[in-house]
Amino acid sequence: MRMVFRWFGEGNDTVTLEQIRQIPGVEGIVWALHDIPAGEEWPLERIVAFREQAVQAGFHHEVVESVNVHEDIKLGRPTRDQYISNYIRTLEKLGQNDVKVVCYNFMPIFDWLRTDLHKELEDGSTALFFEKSRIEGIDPFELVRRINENSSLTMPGWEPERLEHLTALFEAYAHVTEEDLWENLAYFLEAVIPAAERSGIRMAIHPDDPPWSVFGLPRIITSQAHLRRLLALYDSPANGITLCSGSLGANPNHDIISMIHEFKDRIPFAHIRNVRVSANGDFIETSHRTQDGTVHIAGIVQAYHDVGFTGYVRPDHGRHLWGEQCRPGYGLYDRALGIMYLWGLWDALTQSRAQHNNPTYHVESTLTEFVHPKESIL
Ligand code: DNO
Repeated sequence: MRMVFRWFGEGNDTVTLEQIRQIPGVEGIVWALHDIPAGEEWPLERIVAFREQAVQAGFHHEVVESVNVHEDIKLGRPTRDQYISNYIRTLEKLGQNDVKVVCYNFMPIFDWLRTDLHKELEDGSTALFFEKSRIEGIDPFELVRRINENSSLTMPGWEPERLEHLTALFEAYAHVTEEDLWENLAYFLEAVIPAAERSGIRMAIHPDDPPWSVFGLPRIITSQAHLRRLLALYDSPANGITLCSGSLGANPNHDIISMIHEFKDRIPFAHIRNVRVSANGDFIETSHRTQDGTVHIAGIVQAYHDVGFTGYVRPDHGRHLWGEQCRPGYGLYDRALGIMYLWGLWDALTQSRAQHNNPTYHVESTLTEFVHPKESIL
């Protein structure tokens, strides 16, 4: 697995590239031009500038999350062709600049959804929380307003400009069924996947979060069967999945380990995180450790190891720890702890497999050079 870390950009993140540099085994930054509205073409000079910034800090920039899909594409409106052309031109520029994976989602209007951004856990840390009984009673306008009030940084998926068109969008989606959404996704993929193939990019759809319909809006990337259907829409390695254990894990009936075995060749990007689902269907995000939630993270890492996974992996949402003031779900500390847990599992599996064949095997050191202390005490 190739470890990467999501970063929202200078002035748009409380974590710095220097801090990320000190987390063991992180090779790349997962990025996006968050200020470019969905549907617009990304300017080449901005892509080049980010690439240089990442490389200077010692990272690659091979994974983008996300190039967002304009609502007119999801709605199947006649204007979609223009937005699809813009999308393709963005992919071409990203491909020319060595981007290998583009994550996106096909959720109508809203991206991820929670009722609380800072719910307290037993240990005093806080985390994102979804209270099932409350969600349907919440006015979506109120939710967008509250989410933005609760964070000083713009939340991707919850940009205030979405509020402007919310009523019109809800009216438009009132006539869109799940089957319509499938058709509109197929139309999008027919146009975009050949362009991604030409550009050396693998598209990786993110599952819906949570994986069921909310506010009466259709949602389709919600289960193993639906992921299978998605892959069959366009049979190409460039039509892939961002397998997010947290999004799918919000439904405890999902067998993520079986998904890894079934879709192994079509998962260029994995999000690994844990959630704890209660009997009433509420869920809270927890530490990555298997025992802290209801998602079998150790089994998931083992499945990736078993299939010889060489794709990109990022730890996903973490708790807010030790008083850290950060973007909800995207602090430094818990994601860094998550990475060490994932590496711990991975290295132990590598060690035990290799030792099975060669009893003196040990995991190779990556230390290439000893850095001299600035001031010597001797
Ligand atoms: C939330 C993220 C999602 C994800 C998009 C991908 O934190 O996992 O917002 O980036 O759904 O397009």
